[in-house]
Amino acid sequence: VRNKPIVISTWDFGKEANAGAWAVLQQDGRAVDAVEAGVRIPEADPGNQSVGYGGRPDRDGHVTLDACIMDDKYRCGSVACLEHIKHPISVARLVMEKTPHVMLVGEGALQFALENGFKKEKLLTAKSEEEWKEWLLEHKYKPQKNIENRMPGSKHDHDTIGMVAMDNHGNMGGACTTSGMAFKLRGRVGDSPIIGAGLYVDNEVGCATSSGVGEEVIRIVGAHLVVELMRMGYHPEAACRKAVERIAKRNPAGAKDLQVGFLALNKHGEYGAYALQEGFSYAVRSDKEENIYEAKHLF
Ligand code: SD4
Repeated sequence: VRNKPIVISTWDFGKEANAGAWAVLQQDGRAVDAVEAGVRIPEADPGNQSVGYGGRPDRDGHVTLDACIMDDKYRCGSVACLEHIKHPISVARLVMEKTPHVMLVGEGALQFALENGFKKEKLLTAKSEEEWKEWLLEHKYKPQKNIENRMPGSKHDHDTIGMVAMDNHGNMGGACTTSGMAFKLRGRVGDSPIIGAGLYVDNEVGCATSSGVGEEVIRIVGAHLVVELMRMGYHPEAACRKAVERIAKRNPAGAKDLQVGFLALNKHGEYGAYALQEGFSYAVRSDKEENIYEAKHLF
């Protein structure tokens, strides 16, 4: 028997995001609609400084957003380095549905959003601006790889939201959205909008998403790797663990000091996660439960 519908997402605040997705799933809605609705919640929340409105800026003070979405028919859409738009996930969805392309970036992505009725907004909040200015003083414009692990008062190591779901019909969908690494170089794009790295959905097998230092995830094409491992028969947690081990193997010196977590769901509604370091949590919502779990970790 399949455990459906079900939605899972990264970090503790995934709980509120899941509630948005659950409202859609409960009404027999599609997984792709559920994950879009779900991740729009942290995108609009200025308290989440790694996603959408209120996200931490790049080293020049610009908030640049990355997001992607994938449905049950291998259709996908993505935007990267998009500025001034509060809900990049919905722009990614339109790229998927209204264009012959998968990915739009920067100015072109903004132009497309504006043409489609999205509003230009200021996304940099006073709090994120203040943190950026403090960072500038101390770090003199030199981007760091793992800054979010060290943000003072930060509850999580990172805050990107990756969400995957299976609906009542047994179809899957996923979404991932972020403002990327804090104080990154201008133009830097992480794993989150890269189909196969930050997110992958294969309706035959399952879906996976990631959070953490995106460069490490891109290097191993993480989410796709996790899905392929599930295809080979690995349980979602074991598949996530294998991917995390791959990162550690490819970059043994760096991996000890940075965070990456994977989260996966298979067609039976089984789920699991695994991270490099302690502290990667994820939220689950189904008919049977509404829980937050701590992922196991390698170090
Ligand atoms: C990135 N994976 O841009 C994202 C960062 C992240 O919480 O997860 N931040 O590399």
